[in-house]
Amino acid sequence: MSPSPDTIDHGVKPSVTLRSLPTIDSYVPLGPHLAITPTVSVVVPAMNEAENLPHVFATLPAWVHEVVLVDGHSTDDTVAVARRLRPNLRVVQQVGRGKGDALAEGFAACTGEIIVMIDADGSTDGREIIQFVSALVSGADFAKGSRYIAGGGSDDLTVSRRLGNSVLRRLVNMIYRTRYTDLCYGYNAFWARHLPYLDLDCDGFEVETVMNIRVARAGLRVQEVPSHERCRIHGESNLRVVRDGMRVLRTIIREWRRPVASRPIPAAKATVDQGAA
Ligand SMILES: Nc1nc2c(ncn2[C@@H]2O[C@H](COP(=O)(O)OP(=O)(O)O)[C@@H](O)[C@H]2O)c(=O)[nH]1
Ligand SMILES: [Mg+2]
Repeated sequence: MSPSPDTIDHGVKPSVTLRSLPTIDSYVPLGPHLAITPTVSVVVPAMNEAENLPHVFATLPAWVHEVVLVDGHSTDDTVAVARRLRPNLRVVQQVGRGKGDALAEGFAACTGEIIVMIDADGSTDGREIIQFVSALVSGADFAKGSRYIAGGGSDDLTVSRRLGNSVLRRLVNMIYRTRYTDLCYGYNAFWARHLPYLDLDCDGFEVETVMNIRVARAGLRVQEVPSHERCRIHGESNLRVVRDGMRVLRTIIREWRRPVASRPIPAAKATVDQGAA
C-alpha cells in the first residue's frame, strides 16, 4: 500500500502527518537558517530611562510580536520617547512600585506565547533574544540568562555585587539543589503558559531570585543561556547592594516555606543545563 501523499515516509511506521504541522505562513523567520512558530513578547520595565531607550530598542529584532513597556511612574520622557521610537508599543502604566511589581504587571499584559524580559538601561542586548528563544523552542521551559558561563560576561558587576551574587547563588544551589551559575540577572525568557508557576507577588529586585527558585521547585526544565551584560548607558542603578542583598536573602529563606506549585514530569527532578558549557 503506498503512503498517503501528506505522510512523511521514513521507512518506519509513519507517525507525523504534514496535516499536523503548522502551516508555512505561521513560521516567523528569525534568520537565514532559523524559523519559529511561537509569538514572542518582550517586557521592558523602565523607570526614567528616556535616554537609554533609543539604544535598547535599536537592538530588538524585527520579528518580535510585541514590546510591552512597563513605566514605573517615570518623571522624564520615558513613555513619549518609547512611543515615538515604536508607534505600535504597548505601554503599561505601573500601579504599584518596584521592578518585581513592574514585571508582574507586564507579564500579565503579554499576548505572546514566549515572554522575554530585558532591562531598559542599555545593559541587556536585544540581539541575544534569539538565543533565549532557541533554547525554549528546543525544549527548555525557562531560559535563564547567565553572565558566568562560556560566552557570557559583565562589564557592570562591581566587586560587592559579584560577591553578593556569588554568596546568594551558592545558598540557593544548596537549599534548592539547583546548579545555577548566576542568580540576580534580569535577562530571562519563558513560555507564557508557565506564568502560573511564577505567581509573582514580590515588589523589588528580589524578583529574579523568586523566579529562579519557583521554576526549579516546580520541576520546570531550566536552561542557562550565556549573556553579556554591558554597563548602564545613562543614569544610575536603582539597586542598593546591602538593602537589596538582604531582601534577596530573606526571599531565599521565605520561599522554602512556600508550598510548591509542582508540575508532574517523568524525570521528577528539576533539570538545570548549562547553555554553552
Ligand atoms: N517599571 C519599573 N521599572 C524599574 C523599577 N525599578 C527598576 N526598574 C527598571 O529595571 C531595570 C533594572 O534596574 P536598574 O536600576 O538598572 O538595576 P540594576 O540593573 O540591578 O543595576 C531598569 O530597566 C530599570 O528602569 C520600578 O520600580 N518600576
Ligand atoms: Mg541595570
